[in-house]
Amino acid sequence: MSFLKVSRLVTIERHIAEEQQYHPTATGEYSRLLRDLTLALRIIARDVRRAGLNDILGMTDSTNVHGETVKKLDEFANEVIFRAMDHGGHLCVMASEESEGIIQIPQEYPKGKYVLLFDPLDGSSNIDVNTTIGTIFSIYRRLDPSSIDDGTEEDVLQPGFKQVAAGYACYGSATTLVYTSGNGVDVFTYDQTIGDFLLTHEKVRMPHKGKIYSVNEGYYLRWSDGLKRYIDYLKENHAETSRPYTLRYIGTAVADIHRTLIYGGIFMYPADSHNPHGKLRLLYELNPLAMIIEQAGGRATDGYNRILDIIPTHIHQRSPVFMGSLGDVLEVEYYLSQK
Ligand code: AHM
Ligand code: MG
Repeated sequence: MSFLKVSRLVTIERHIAEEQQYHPTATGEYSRLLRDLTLALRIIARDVRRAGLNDILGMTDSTNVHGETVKKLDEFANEVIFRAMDHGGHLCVMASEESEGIIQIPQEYPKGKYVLLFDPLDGSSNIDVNTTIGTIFSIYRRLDPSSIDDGTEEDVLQPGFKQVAAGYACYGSATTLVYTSGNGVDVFTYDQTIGDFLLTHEKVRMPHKGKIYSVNEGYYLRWSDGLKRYIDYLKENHAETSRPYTLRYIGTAVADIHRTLIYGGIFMYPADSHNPHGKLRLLYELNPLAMIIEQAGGRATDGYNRILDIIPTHIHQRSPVFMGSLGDVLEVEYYLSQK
């Protein structure tokens, strides 16, 4: 019996090169973009592992554009991705959860045909307590492929269904890289002894229904009646439908989604009476995570509309979200539709 869930030993670089064979017009620009991005992820993974040693933990004095206190490691990760991606000639513009406006490519470097959006360190409130954090990324083509000028805010404000690729790195007990370019979801695990990501799960498929729900239930009293009824329903005793469900909530979207991807179930960050748009950001968190969940056979909505169909109007826009196993998300949508 083999303990490997794949039949071949394949690095992320090799995997992307193989995928490019199916695109005869590919110039290699995209492969080089991914190579630079995985370099940034390897550097962040290294520093996440050394965080306490580097005395890098702790608050900075500044707050980010959302009014939250920025941790040093967030700033570091933001900077690493920018420095890895600004000079390669693949990108025309970037945007990050930690930066107020769009991020232009410095004047001295050529502009390419892709757009990169990222959350450099998701779950940053978990940094100081040694709990899983992650990096999320999303790649689009620029709107005018023939342009060699700076990218614009319009290039950044594209709906999620236009993503060319999306992924996340999850810095947990191992570092995993979950990636899709619209041809299923593959999981790579970082081997620090060889400094590379190796394919460990090929074409992941989510269970149609799970047994786990994931939500910050501390806000229960602020929720709509429909949502309260759904959560109450999940807690009832009914063995045939695996109820009561188990509750798991890490408070890092990447980690909660990673578990949901592998085990099934539902992850929610709903609207509530204090936060009518929820908390999570459409461009840096929800679109890439939704693309991965859909590519694995799951569903991702704001309770009513598909996340990937939402037309963004602001780069830091938030949205409520319900994502995970198809059967579970359809069920919450039913409860939300009942007045
Ligand atoms: P961050 O990107 O600033 O770390 O914030 C996003 C995080 C998500 O990873 C997580 O799902 C959510 O915030 C948790 O929020 P809450 O503490 O309100 O449950
Ligand atoms: Mg985040």
